[in-house]
Amino acid sequence: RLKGRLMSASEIERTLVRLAHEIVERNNGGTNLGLVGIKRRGVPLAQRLAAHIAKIEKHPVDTGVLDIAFYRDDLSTRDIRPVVTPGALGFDVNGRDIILMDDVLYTGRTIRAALDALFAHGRPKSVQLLVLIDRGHRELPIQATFVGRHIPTSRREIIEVKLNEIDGQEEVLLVEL
Ligand code: 3GP
Ligand code: 5GP
Ligand code: MG
Repeated sequence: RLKGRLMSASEIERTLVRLAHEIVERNNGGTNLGLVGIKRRGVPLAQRLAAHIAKIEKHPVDTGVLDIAFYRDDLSTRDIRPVVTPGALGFDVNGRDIILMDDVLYTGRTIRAALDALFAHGRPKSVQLLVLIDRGHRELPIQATFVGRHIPTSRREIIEVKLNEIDGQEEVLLVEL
């Protein structure tokens, strides 16, 4: 059941431009940055932010991809071993200032698993977290460095993030099961 529209396409775009400025401000122009998107919707977010930063600072920005499906700790308790695929991330993370990106931050378990997966690829100099939406309900001591919108939710609600690259439409909706 649709409860409301949280962001339009133009609001998403303005938020990403603002976040790009915050990232370069906090990272001295961002020449040592590498942006890593968590599949699936973190990936277009990383690509768009890299393009914004490249335009603002006039230097290219590396982007990479993490698929954390095999790293969720709720899966590993069922004894599924994480499969590390070296080189598959997209660039060398050693010594880099990494910005992990996901669409929605909820319990924090995906990010905990993503950090494991990231460090299996090397030793970043630092790791910062960016999410488009923080919906609350953390179960781990994890917080985002950069947040598009804080949306307090109930556990029965779901934030539907639709991005052109994946969904063919662009908006953020609040839905109740
Ligand atoms: P995404 O990462 O491509 O956005 O987690 C798998 C997918 O299910 C996610 O895709 C996410 O959008 C969607 N999803 C929607 N609601 C939830 C939720 O409450 N929990 C989880 N884990 N995923 C959700
Ligand atoms: P966590 O691991 O923090 O509980 O959940 C984060 C992951 O689950 C994100 O990758 C996100 O895609 C997904 N997720 C959790 N809640 C929601 C939600 O309400 N909407 C969307 N789109 N994804 C969610
Ligand atoms: Mg996600």
